[in-house]
Amino acid sequence: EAPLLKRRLSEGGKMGVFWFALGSPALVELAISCGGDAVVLDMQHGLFDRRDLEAAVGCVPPSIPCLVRIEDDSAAAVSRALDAGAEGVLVPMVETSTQAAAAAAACHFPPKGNRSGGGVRPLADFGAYRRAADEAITVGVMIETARGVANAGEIAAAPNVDFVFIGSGDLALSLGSDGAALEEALRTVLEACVAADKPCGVFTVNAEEASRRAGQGFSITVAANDLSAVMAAFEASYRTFKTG
Ligand code: 3PY
Ligand code: MG
Repeated sequence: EAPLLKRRLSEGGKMGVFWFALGSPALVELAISCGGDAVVLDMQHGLFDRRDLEAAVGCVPPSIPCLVRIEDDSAAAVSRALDAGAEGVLVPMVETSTQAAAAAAACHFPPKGNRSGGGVRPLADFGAYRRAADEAITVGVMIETARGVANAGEIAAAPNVDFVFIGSGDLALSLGSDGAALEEALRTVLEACVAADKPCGVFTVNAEEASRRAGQGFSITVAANDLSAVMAAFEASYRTFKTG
């Protein structure tokens, strides 16, 4: 049987993930008791340090895939995430197939790749971990620049890339547009992924946008993120207090 995240992706279901930036393992544990098809822990822009990350990954039950959006495309960033026990990574700012293939190679042990063995959770039973890892570890590469969009076909088809995830916020910055040009770029990347037979996800800012994007064919969207959820709850409560 295929590992969890790969199985979900291959079944073609639409995943609404919970995205965490605030760096709180407790918040991860509370939030996923409410649902969520997968968890993303953001090490690029979020507040997780290495110990928070280890604790947060430990809060995610085996029935929920846990991904880490890593700091950059380095082998060191890949190691930190996978050694903590994450099932997969999201690699930010990928612009070429060479970069995508190198990041994917860093996620797999030799001979499939060049990942270094270690980490507290893996070393608890390294033989078993190593046997499962190369099949289980799932590599998502983020397209979030105009250059990445131009190279979307070759990035999606790069060896050991399992899915593409569009960073819609950075892509809007790169294109200088959050309107028609962004929509066209999203379509271009989605079509390139369909042609390469790879799932395509997109960062979304709220649940309405997430389900709309799922309806357009995106496999992974962000159903909720901790920053917006906490802000919305505080705002609503204080409004209720003020208005009685
Ligand atoms: C983006 O939208 O640019 C992301 O990286 C998601 O946070
Ligand atoms: Mg980004």
